[in-house]
Amino acid sequence: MIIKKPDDIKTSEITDPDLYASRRTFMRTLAAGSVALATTPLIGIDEVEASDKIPKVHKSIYTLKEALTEKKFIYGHNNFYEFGTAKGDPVKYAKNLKTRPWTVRVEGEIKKAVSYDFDDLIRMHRLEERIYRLRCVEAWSMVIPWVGIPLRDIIKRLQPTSRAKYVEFTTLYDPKQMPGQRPGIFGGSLPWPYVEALRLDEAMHPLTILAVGIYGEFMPPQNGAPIRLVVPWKYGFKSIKSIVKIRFTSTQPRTTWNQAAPREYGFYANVNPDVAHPRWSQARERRIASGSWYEALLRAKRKTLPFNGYAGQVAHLYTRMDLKKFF
Ligand SMILES: Nc1nc2c(c(=O)[nH]1)N[C@H]1C(S)=C(S)[C@@H](COP(=O)(O)O)O[C@H]1N2
Ligand SMILES: [Mo]
Repeated sequence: MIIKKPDDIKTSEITDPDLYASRRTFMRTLAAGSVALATTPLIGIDEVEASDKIPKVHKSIYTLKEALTEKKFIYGHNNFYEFGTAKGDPVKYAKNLKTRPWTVRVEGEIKKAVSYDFDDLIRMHRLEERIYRLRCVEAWSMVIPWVGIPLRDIIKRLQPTSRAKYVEFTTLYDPKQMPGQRPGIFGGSLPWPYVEALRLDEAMHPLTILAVGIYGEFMPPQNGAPIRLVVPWKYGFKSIKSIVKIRFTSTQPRTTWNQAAPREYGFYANVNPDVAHPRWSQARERRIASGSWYEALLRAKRKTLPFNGYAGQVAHLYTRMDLKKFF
């Protein structure tokens, strides 16, 4: 096998359909509880689609009763700068992201550092389906049926020390797989790896989940496979994708977007119609839901709700803070 420098890998190789099919086959094998991976023949993508279902998902009380956004929008309109800065890039270039085996390292201010295999992490915890809004800084929103693990369930097992005040998350750094991380015209958009963080009380809030799927199926790569954060009352950029490390800290971590453009992206990033992004208002949003792309773009904007509609559940976390200063 010839190992190429990352810059020499062409787009046609990144989207190799055989690799894509083998990933899907692996998911199917996993769902069926079989380990006969090597002997499983490649089969058509359509054939495996339905059996990517995640087993044993519980309904949750933390869920919206709102019309769901269609799959084509959730899977085709993404922000995942590791795979390019255009909304249509991740679905094209993330296809072959290798998500098994996948290890999540947990360290810092906890009783004992631990590395979880992703599949073990799933087996150890209760998986729930939760319909949440996702509100992006670019003023669009979607309603997505996530499947995830309440983050508090994971944290409780880890026994944070009394010094733990924040939780930091880091995305995979792998320029070979992630063209956006390579220097040059396609990359160079952000300092890598992508890092995000929450205060410990935000991380422990029952609404905060580590999502592993959407629509009952394992997470598509462009949405942050195999495991990503979802914090429904914050702007989308807090919900970091493809996590490989979780670190408990005593001081506020440096986060990627805050570092790249501190005037535009605060550490808290709570959805707030009263605090404008320096280049546009955050008072209204466009719901991307159903119908054609054209219809989605023409649809009238709606009012953005404080804390993305979750004020009743989370406003108490910020009572003594000036949210215009800590945006
Ligand atoms: N690692 C990583 N995580 C990320 C991003 C990114 O570029 N890299 N983009 C964020 C932004 S800005 C948004 S709006 C959401 C989008 O999630 P979705 O594509 O699943 O809708 O992912 C967030 N998580
Ligand atoms: Mo975003």
